[in-house]
Amino acid sequence: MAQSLTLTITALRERVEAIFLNAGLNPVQATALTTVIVAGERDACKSHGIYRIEGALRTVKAGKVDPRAIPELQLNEGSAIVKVNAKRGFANAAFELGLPAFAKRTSEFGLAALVINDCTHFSALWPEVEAVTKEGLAALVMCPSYATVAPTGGNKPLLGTNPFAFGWPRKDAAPYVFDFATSVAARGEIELHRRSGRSLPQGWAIDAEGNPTTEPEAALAGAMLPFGGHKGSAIGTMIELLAGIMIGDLTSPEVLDYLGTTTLAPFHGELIIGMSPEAFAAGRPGDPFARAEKLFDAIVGQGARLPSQRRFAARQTSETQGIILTEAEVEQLDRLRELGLEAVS
Ligand code: NDP
Ligand code: PYC
Repeated sequence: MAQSLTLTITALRERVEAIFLNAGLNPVQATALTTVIVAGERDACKSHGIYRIEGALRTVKAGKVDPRAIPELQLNEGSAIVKVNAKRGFANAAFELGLPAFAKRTSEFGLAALVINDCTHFSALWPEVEAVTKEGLAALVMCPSYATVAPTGGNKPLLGTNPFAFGWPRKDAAPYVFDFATSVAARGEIELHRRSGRSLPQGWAIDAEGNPTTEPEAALAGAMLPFGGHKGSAIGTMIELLAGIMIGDLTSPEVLDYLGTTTLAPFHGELIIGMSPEAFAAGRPGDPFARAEKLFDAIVGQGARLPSQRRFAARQTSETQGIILTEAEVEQLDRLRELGLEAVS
């Protein structure tokens, strides 16, 4: 019987990567997936940590993602739009491939975009936002998902949980980063509530008849609600337009039609917009980075916390004390490593 275990980040990486390699992913895909999943556990973001491995493997087994894909960079000279075709692999490997050229163009032009097409995407967006801020750039990242959210005033799933993230680089501190679903909560949170037998908070979801529910099962069969009423509904719609229709990729209802289920990871595109604060502020008074620090100080000075502060604190704890996994989680990792795709239905 496996015991609960404290693992170093490196040790967890080795376990997760072994699962993906044993399941037939090539090293490009396995390494990129391992990086984001381990980052999720390390930063105490359980809804996008090791719990996502099973879904990724299910998607491989269903033939809806190519585990051996090699993403392809498409550069047009003089264009601020850098494209990567994920070749039906996971988005994470495509992002890693596109980042250097995208960062270079953003610095050159002051503003550039990285478009990822034909990818499977299940991860949190903050690893990508943080990678862009490391280049001294600000970033907006967004993607659709699959239809699970009713637009405000509606009663059936149509929009995705469509994550939206922003990052601002800081010279002597961790970047300012927020990253959230445009639904009240990520769907992963509903699934985690279901698994642990907890009710949902009021206002997260409606059942299949359109009535408010706090039952995870009923919510999964019904629809989630956008955050902030009509405001979240409009931002979720904007993401369908910009990161679905505008980049020639699938919208959330089209993703659900294509997959036929929400038990697999969604297949669509992703849009990353990079901005150089120095280029935008050129010729105007003040250093944008110093001015940003004043704003952050004022926020914290009121007793508020910056987004990602909890995550960065969790990261520090993991780096010094390791990552604690429950007995059930350790057993599941062992099972997935041993059985590979046989472990998932
Ligand atoms: P949360 O509501 O947990 O957090 C949203 C953001 O708000 C985080 O940056 C968080 O920082 C910050 N925050 C939370 N509380 C406070 C506070 N009191 N003061 C200041 N900031 C605060 O996120 P969601 O559940 O909506 O989303 C979780 C993840 O799911 C995201 O990473 C998202 O990318 C991912 N997701 C991915 C999808 C996909 O299709 N790939 C779809 C939907 C979601 P902190 O972390 O420090 O608490
Ligand atoms: O948690 O809402 C979610 C989600 C959907 C796809 C990946 N994550």
